[in-house]
Amino acid sequence: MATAYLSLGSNLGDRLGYLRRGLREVRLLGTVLASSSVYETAPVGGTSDPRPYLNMAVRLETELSPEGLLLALKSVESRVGRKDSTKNMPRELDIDLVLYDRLALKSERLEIPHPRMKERRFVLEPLVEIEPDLVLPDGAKAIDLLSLVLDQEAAKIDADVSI
Ligand code: PH2
Ligand code: MG
Ligand code: MG
Repeated sequence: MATAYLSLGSNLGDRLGYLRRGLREVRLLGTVLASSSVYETAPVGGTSDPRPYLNMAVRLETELSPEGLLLALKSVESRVGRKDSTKNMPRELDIDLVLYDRLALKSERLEIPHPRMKERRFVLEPLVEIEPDLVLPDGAKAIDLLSLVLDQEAAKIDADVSI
């Protein structure tokens, strides 16, 4: 059994609805031990598309391998309604596998920890909410990394997608 941390995001259409449906599907992949609040966040990187995201994090206990989990998450994204899988383009639902136990791996398809998680408040803040003592495989503390990116915009919103 492994513990995986997922980062979910949506910036198109019924954003809360996509997160809700994504979480419902993720529950079929193992046991969801924690899910964070939802944060509205300014888009980071890539495009100049101004549409804000809703982001959240989930801790999942699963029997799936990293590769198996990645495939399952891609399948959830497309079933829930993601139409364009281009990196950094606006999307109905993005589910990134950011951490898997204390594993560090890099293959053609998958890199864990997620290569850009350390610079992203929208990933770190929900993670720290559900796991304040979270430590990355290289020993970095998520809460310390978060303190360096607080200039990025993120605000907790009053919505519950876990029900
Ligand atoms: N995802 C990206 C690129 N930029 N910005 C925010 N705020 N939230 C995201 O989920 C996000 C992003 C690529 O997946
Ligand atoms: Mg992403
Ligand atoms: Mg992705």
